[in-house]
Amino acid sequence: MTRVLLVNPPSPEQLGSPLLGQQYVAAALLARGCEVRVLDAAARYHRAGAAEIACAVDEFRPDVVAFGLFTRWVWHAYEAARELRGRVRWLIAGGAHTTVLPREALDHGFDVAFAGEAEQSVARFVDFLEGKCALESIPGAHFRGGAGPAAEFVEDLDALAPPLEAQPLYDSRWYDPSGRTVTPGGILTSRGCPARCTFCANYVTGRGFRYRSAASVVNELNRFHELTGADFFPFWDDALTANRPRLFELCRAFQEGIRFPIGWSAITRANMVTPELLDAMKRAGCVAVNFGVESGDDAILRVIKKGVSTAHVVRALEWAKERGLTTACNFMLGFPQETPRALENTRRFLERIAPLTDSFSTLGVAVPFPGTPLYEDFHQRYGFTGWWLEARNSLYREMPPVDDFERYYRHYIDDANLELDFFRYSPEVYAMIRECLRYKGEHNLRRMGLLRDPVYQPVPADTTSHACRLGPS
Ligand code: B12
Ligand code: SF4
Repeated sequence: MTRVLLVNPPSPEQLGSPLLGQQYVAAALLARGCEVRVLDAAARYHRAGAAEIACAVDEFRPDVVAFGLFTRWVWHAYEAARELRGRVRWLIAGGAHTTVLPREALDHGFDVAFAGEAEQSVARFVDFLEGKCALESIPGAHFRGGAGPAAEFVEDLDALAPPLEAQPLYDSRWYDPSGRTVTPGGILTSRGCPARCTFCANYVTGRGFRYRSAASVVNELNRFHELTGADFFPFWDDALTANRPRLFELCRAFQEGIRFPIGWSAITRANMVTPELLDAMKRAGCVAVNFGVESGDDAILRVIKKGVSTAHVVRALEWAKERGLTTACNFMLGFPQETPRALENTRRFLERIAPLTDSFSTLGVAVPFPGTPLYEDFHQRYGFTGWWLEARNSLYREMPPVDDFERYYRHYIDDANLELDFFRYSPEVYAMIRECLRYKGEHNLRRMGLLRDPVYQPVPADTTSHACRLGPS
């Protein structure tokens, strides 16, 4: 039996749940008959470094050690991989970063790098290990001296082994020290998003929208609840509401087939909802919707090809609020085309929608991920080619405890990505980004009851001070 150790490599981020993509891979390997163990070195209560991973390898003695790679923290992953050289026969990689730069993973010591959705290709890799196929026949596989055919998108999502099968590989104490709650990695009812935002790095699931049957989703949710008691599920679909008839059908199936009081959250775009759709989602258990808004300036929204206008956003938030749905709005700040005036429009827009939304996703300074137009069009001009390979770009500040309010406040509104200064911001742009971050952070802290109202005092846009002004608590 092939033994596989799946590693979510160390990262400064503290994850509160297993990674769903890794769970899909783990479930596929279990279904292929492998003995699988998982080490989530980035779990909030189970941090592990290279030495602990090496120790786990020595103890389990797997045939394959498999890392999932994200660009933001890939430096840490490559460091950990270095420690494993000579300890395992096959060191393989996959995930969002590997999909765009498979050769880079090979250059950092991995034997095989898988691009794209990997459920089918890892099962084929086990076939290869058992002598049943050639490595070069596996779609998406890259190795020194060759590659298989291009990665294939999974067309029949219902045929995949459900990630729930992998849940027992994750110790619930890694995410909840009491170990009492089992946190699902999330649910995907569909994959792919037809939009083409210039900053978006979803090359794994791609632009083609594919979706599961309603019966398969209902079955997964009921089984998850029966086995673990979980009753709230984040839906991580890129564009849950992209196909309205199928979402109406899914919502109807939830009402008829879900056997427990379910709550779920969704991510979508403001131009992809209607009042009727939000009604149906609410009836089916949706409690929260996260909208990718990105900017409050319509010209910037056009430049980044968001395909959404500020009017769409206001309308969608009003509809959601009327229906009692909780909303969060995601903004991205500091695109290279942004002027102080565009950012001022965003700040005003934040003020405009503050009464309509429950929270703004915190932080959000634009990061140019490889493969995106935001990276490819600008890395030479601004000199950030291959930024993820430098240790200083992989730093992340841990959230301080809330009772240390000043540090907590600063963490909340100081985005470490702003210090990376990818697009060499002018002092005016820098100051305006800070203002937007501060406005968003204070809105959230106020909603959490941690700031007195009103606290927001705009700083003049021409300020050159980078100092953070702490609001009254
Ligand atoms: C949900 C989500 C999160 C959640 C994850 C919660 C959870 N429990 O899973 C949270 C909030 C934690 C998160 C965090 C981050 N995310 Co995120 N996230 C997503 C999102 C929306 C869905 C992820 C998902 O489930 N995808 C569906 C599955 C099927 O795809 P997948 O995860 O890529 O996994 C497949 C393949 O990659 C591959 N694979 C995955 N792991 C492995 C391992 C091996 C060994 C192999 C062989 C293959 C393999 O097979 C999987 C199955 O097909 C994606 C967008 C997207 N469409 O993927 C962004 C996305 C993955 N996130 C992204 C980013 C940038 C981040 C953050 C860096 C954000 C930040 N802090 O700045 C962090 C980094 C995470 C970390 N490890 O530290 C980017 C990644 C870009 C990149 N090149 O790295 C994406 C693509 C968003 C985007 N549109 O740009 N994220
Ligand atoms: S709407 Fe979201 S998932 Fe779709 S391309 Fe834009 S950022 Fe990516």
